[in-house]
Amino acid sequence: MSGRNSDNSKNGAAPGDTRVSQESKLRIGITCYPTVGGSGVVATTLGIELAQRGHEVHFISYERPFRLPENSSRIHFHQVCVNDYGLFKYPDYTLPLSVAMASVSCKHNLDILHVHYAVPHATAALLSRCMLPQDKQPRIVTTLHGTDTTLLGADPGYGPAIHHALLQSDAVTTVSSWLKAETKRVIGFEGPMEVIHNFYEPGSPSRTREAVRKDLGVADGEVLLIHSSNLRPLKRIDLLLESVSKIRDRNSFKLLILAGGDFKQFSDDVKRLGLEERIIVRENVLEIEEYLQAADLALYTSESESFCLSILEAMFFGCPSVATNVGGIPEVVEDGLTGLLVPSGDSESIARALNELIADGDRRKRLGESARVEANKRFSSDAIIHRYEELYRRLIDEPPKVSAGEIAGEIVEGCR
Ligand code: GMT
Repeated sequence: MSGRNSDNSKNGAAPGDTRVSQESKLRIGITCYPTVGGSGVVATTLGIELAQRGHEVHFISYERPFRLPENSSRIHFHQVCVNDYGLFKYPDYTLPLSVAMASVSCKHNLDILHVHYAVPHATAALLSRCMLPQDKQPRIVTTLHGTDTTLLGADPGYGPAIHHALLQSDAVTTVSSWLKAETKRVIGFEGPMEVIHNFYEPGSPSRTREAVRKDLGVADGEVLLIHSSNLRPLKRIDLLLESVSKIRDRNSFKLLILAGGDFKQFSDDVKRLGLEERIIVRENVLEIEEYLQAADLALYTSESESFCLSILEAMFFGCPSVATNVGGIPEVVEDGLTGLLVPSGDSESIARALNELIADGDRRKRLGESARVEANKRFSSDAIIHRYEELYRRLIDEPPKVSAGEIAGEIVEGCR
């Protein structure tokens, strides 16, 4: 395991070194949302892993992605400057992003521009391609992550633009088979889509499990449940709290919520359900590994989820989950082997599954061990990154999908 905090574990010429040679090195631009959220985490980890394999990676976004280490070799960050002109009611990001993409592509000879989350990144990438002369145009890869299809794809104000961006991308990938099917159904996109599941590369916790549990106030014998998300409505935190309130023995557990949003909105629910003594909240945590290693069981009650990266993160630390049987979750959790899947929206079934696994520590540990094995086998960076590398190389060997006119070269300063 290379660990995302170390940049050099694959840099030596030791046996098993996976670094590419200078000639086969690719220059890859990555655009993602830089804030807390699965799509940004996946994109950032992908960039770090590609750099560790010897590729040159350029992140282009309005902020430095929060998990992107400073001073990593072969990783560069280009900030997009967004102006707030008084003449616009709403500031525009798409156009300055497209110009930044074009100028970084041109200056650094990008082979690939890989955008994560279609809106507005894929459209900005197409626009940037039109600004470049043919021999400077990178291949565009669009990775769909979830609500870019399920929410925005169904919105008549966005759907046609997303459809257009997918048609014009050189390749489209989705993070689950379920999302691929949804993209066909919701957007009507019939072009090729490659399913490349999400992956995770755990860092090493800096404190012991015991120290973290002590710090959180988890007593001996208490089972520590964990939930980590941005708390948006589709995560169904109301259902999560209601389910937890139905756990038979109130003193048997604590629930740790790693909140990527403001948890205060649920204070009344917590009080009404009498959960004040049971819930621990930590907001905007960066060192999630510390908490994942301390947890015994993960809990996810989402009504829709294309993959649910947080479940995978927990699996790497031998933590099984109770999760709703929705979207791409069954591609991550195998019911009865690495966790328990429960019907969506059903707090009685969720509480029953929690009661079972709280009471039966041996079964919980067995599920957790299988979760760790499956995560390493199917969703490690070694299992997934080569799929992206192969896709990039295939695209470079193929003719570009769409080429802009010859006059385009005049548009970006210094590009001819
Ligand atoms: O699509 C979103 O709502 C945002 C996105 C994010 O940035 O967190 O979440 C999606 O992408 C993640 C990474 O691929 C997946 O793990 C999440 O399941 C997915 N969210 C939804 O489908 C709701």
